[in-house]
Amino acid sequence: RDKRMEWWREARFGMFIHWGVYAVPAGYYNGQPIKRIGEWIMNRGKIPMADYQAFAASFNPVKYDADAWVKLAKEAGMKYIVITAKHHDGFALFKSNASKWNMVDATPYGKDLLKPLAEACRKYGVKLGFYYSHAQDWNNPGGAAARRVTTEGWDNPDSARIDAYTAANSGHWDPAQTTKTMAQYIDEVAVPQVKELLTNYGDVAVLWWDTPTGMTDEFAEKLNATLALQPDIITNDRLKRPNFPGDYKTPEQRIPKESELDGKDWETCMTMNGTWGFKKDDHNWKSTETIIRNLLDIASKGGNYLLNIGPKADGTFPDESIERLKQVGAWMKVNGEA
Ligand code: JFZ
Repeated sequence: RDKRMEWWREARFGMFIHWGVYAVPAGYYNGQPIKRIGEWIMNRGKIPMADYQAFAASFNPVKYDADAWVKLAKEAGMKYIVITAKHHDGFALFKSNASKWNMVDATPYGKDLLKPLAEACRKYGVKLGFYYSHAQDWNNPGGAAARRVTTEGWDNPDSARIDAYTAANSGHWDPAQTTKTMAQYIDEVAVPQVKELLTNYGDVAVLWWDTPTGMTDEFAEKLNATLALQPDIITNDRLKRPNFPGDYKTPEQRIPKESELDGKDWETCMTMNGTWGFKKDDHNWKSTETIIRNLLDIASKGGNYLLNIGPKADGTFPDESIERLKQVGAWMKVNGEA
């Protein structure tokens, strides 16, 4: 167990990547700005499945250059990358035989996005991890849908203001979402897709689960069992609480105080602006100084910093993110340890 954690305990700094179909609307639906985090636009805007899936016709990231992404991460001092193989919208960035709602079958680009990333990670010696939204899935029938939506915590009163249909249908807003049971979704989509991820991309360093909405211990056990495909893999603590604690904790958008540390491994994930998935109107960028201070604060307390990038639909990082990564890299050159 500890042996598997060795590289991660020394890593300190990683890149989170939230990329998917939501980068196409980039915060807008029917000409209206939709509040809060970009990757939740389908839920926040209560966008019907058919409308949302139409965005995939414009997801054509011809400027995607995985080599350049990984090089930038490496030069910024990042030791690992965790990318959203599938977020809550259920869209797979990879070729999947378990659902047509994937990059190869549903977009004009027609190519697996994870393959070149895995190759570039091998080339530069950067570890690769996959974020997989195992419970929530708004486009594969049977997937769960959380009712509350917020970046500030699940109890924000604003997040609880939902429409009557959603309230009566376990968080769903389109009847097409509930034509199958969650058990079917777990067996037919989630488990097969995680197996694909753990089989087709070489070494996978991390499986980053998220939001255990509707999970049972039985579902969690099925997903957990797939990890045997990668003997050295480590996982976070979001598969299902409390019986699947994983290898490390994941405080979100915050750095724990000294007094909160309990000896368990932890990783703070954080956005560079206010959203994980790209939103064209979000200009609330943290300064490079803030980012470096956060990294130092986290490293000095023994944690890891997973800093997010929300790539655009054309396959490029936002300029502001590139600029900050380069500045962190320049600082590392002078102050970092190799
Ligand atoms: C989740 C996702 O819903 C979100 O889109 C993003 O991917 C983020 C990294 O993870 O959001 C969460 C998850 C957990 C909490 C808050 C937001 N939490 O524990 O307070």
